[in-house]
Amino acid sequence: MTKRQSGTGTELKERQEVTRPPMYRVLLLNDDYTPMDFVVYVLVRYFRRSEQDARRVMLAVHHQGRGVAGVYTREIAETKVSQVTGLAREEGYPLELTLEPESP
Ligand code: TYC
Repeated sequence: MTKRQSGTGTELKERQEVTRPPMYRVLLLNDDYTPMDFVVYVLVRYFRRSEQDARRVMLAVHHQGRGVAGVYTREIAETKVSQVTGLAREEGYPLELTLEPESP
């Protein structure tokens, strides 16, 4: 919306309304005990990945030590970490996730 548009009730608004919130990567960390199928399940259920993409991300984490599960605003990212960590602990798995700011 620009200052020039009239009759919309927004004449006094300026361009700061298009700023975007800081984004955070949710990182999955590898470990030796969490089953591959559980990690795939988490990626599908909590990070809305397709089965095929979930499998690819899981294998990347398995081989490279860490990988991006998804990118969200801070509060949503923290909620995902907390929900998935909780589920993993309930199942007795040591799966760990961390947050990383997208732009430092
Ligand atoms: N390394 C685990 C295994 O061999 C699988 C795994 C993948 C665990 C990704 C955690 O974030 C992870 N069962």
